Amino acid sequence: KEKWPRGDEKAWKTSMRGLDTDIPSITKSIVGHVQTSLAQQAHNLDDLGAYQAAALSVRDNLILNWNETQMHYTRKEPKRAYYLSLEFLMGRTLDNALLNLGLKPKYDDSISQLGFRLEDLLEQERDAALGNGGLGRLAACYLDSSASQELPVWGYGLRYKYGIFQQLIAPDGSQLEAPDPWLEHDNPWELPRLDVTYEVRFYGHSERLDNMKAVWSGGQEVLAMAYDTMIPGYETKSTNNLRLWESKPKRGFDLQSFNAGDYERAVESSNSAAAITSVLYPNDHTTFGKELRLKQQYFWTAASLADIMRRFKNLGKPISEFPDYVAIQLNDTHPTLAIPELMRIFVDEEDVPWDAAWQLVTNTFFFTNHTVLPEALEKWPVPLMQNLLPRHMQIIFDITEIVVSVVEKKFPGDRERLARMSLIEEGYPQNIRMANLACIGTRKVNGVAELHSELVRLTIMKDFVDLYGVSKFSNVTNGITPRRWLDQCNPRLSNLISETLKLPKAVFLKDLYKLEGLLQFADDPAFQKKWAAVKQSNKERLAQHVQTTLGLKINTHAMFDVQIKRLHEYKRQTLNIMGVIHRYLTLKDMTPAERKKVNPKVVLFAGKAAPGYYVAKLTIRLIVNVARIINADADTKDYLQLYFLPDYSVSLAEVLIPASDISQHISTAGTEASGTSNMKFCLNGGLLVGTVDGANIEIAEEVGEQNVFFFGHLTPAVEDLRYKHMYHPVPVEQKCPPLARVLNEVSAGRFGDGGVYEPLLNTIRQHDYYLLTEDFDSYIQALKLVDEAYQDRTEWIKKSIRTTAKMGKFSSDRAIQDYAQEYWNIESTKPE
Ligand code: F58
Repeated sequence: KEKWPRGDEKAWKTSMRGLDTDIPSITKSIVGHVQTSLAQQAHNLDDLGAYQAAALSVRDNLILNWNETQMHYTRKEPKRAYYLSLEFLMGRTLDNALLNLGLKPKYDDSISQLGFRLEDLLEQERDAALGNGGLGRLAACYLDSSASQELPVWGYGLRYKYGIFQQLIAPDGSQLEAPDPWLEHDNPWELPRLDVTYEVRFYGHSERLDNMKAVWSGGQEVLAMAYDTMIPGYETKSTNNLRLWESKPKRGFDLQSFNAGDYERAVESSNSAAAITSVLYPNDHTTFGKELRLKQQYFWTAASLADIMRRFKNLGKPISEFPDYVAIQLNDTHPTLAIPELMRIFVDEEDVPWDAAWQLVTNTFFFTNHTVLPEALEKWPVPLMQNLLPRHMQIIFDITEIVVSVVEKKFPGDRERLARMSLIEEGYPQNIRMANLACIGTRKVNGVAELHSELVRLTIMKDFVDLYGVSKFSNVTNGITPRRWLDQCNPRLSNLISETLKLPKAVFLKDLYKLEGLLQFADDPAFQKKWAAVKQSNKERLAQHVQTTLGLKINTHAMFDVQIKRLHEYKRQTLNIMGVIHRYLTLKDMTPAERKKVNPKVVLFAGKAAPGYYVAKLTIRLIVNVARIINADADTKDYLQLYFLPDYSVSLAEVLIPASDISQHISTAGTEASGTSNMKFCLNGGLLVGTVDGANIEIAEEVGEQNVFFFGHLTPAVEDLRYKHMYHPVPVEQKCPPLARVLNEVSAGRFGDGGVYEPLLNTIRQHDYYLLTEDFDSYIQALKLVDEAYQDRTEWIKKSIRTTAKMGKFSSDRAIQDYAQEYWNIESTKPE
């Protein structure tokens, strides 16, 4: 038995009870926070104050579980995994925490006793939007699944002062960006850790010593301070940690050691230390090579590794056992500097010989790739790295030597291969290829859906497959957490499922394969009716939301067709809007009697464009202006409505997804690594129209092709088609007359100043890199099949039920188990 550390054990223990969670105790706790934490009273408390008090009260529960879990890990010393991600797109926390703790009904009662409505309080919370899109949201789902399965996993990221920008729509329809000051009203979900700080060095010089060692000194030191966010598991006490770093100037740093030329920068940098974690970069799938971005990456990896190292050292184990206690997943190449940084720690600080250090490093790290788009592969100019991180530049050159020697050995004299595989890309300036470094420095490389992982092996990692063999390269298909993406966003549906399967929700929310039980009810008319009623009420909930936030009236009797994701040419929102215009023109050509037979449809778009992405922003502008014309057209407005909902976010997705009948996942084949919203829509009984791309393929494998509306060319055809477009272009008029008609209508100004859209239209008329002209006809054909299928409502509902029933594979619980077992070699463990 452990000795009690201090004071009177009894005094501690009698006061150390957990919190009471009966309704009167909850009420007491909320009121207590109103009075003390907020220093407010019943008569001046508004919804925001009530939300804050409720959140603080819930947080008390989380903290106790969190303390217990962390203490348990410390005592038990399990191998731990760390998920390094520059983005965690968490969304709101209160509802999720209440559901995971199983306290929602009680808080609901207590809050109404206090004269408020829980739903209103939930709406007060600002999204934690520290991510751009899929990659960041995936990280959030993985944290939920790790905690829910009692796995010792921590997340490490940055605490940006400003998250993804707020999107506004200007009067002319174009996107405007405003900052997202999400921390304005204090964030009840984080704990500042004044005692957890590290110094992170930039610039200076590195002097080589013997034995591949070096001393890095001078330059600028910045302080990293930890903020901890509790990640509660579902129906378990296990509560993991997301540690986010904030940058601060280190007071009194040594200006003396700067050389004369560096002095000015020293002053500048001291002012700018705080700038490192000021803002999330809003670029999606492009890299810009900005120094501040590289600073963010190093600042975060250095602080995280220092923290991981300190925890490892507390175990008192020999350094050779590092990979037995630590696994680190690199979420894309953004944290790749962790590889040279860990080498630096081992070699320079821990005196580990270079070769042994390399063994340890390559046994610790794992790398996930999220895209094969060439413009998204990170490269950093050598001169920039040299200046900012001189020691890391040396290490990267030394690792390059390793590459050269192994490639030389296996493929003697193959200079071209060597040039392709080198960490350094020749040119002016030279560039460092981060994906190559991430591959060489890790034990496993994975893609995020079967097709994508295959493309990783065949394209960007081909040479490395030849070198290491194929076993280093595998697949973990993405997943989503059914807690947030079923129970939380669609309580009516999870209630219906629970009632129908006669299972407590927890059973299928923890084992999503249990949804298969729904198959036996797919043909039951009574169940179909209930299923349809849930969808209808979710459509009304969305319509209500749009009415209150935008003042627009949506026709809830129409089919809801949704495309929500970052705006990008490869995702082809342009194809969708061209399809909408085509539908509009077709409707206009019809007689009133003919129109009456048409399936009424509401098309909804939402998504942000990177602020510097001109063509993507033009697409938004076109959508908004087409919507204005269509929605005002008395001939067609009963049959076709179009909306662009501004400022897409996780919480908006939670309202949109359950309301969708059909959603669009229409990337050019081979470009969307996985997609995860496709899984969310299907889980909520929405059907897909999509290309044979990413996880669409595996979804169709599960639900059956007859339940997915596929169209378009397949991946193997894409390269040839692009080649043809480049060297033997055919005018759109010839290639695809219906699309040409649409383009001409836009050009001619039918939706406002046509000239504005020329650069966008020209992307289609000229190279058509994303092959809209190739896929337009089959796209329109697929939408026609969608309309026909929707007319037979009973069949449609059956498809919808079968789709939900087959979503078991896409739980992030399955995905995280894949990582835990196949890669990290960690096990579940929980406090008693
Ligand atoms: C996305 N990538 C993929 N990147 O596009 C999507 O298919 C996949 O489902 C998802 O990852 C999860 O695996 C993505 O979201 C980014 O947002 C990066 C942000 C930083 C700059 C580069 C793009």
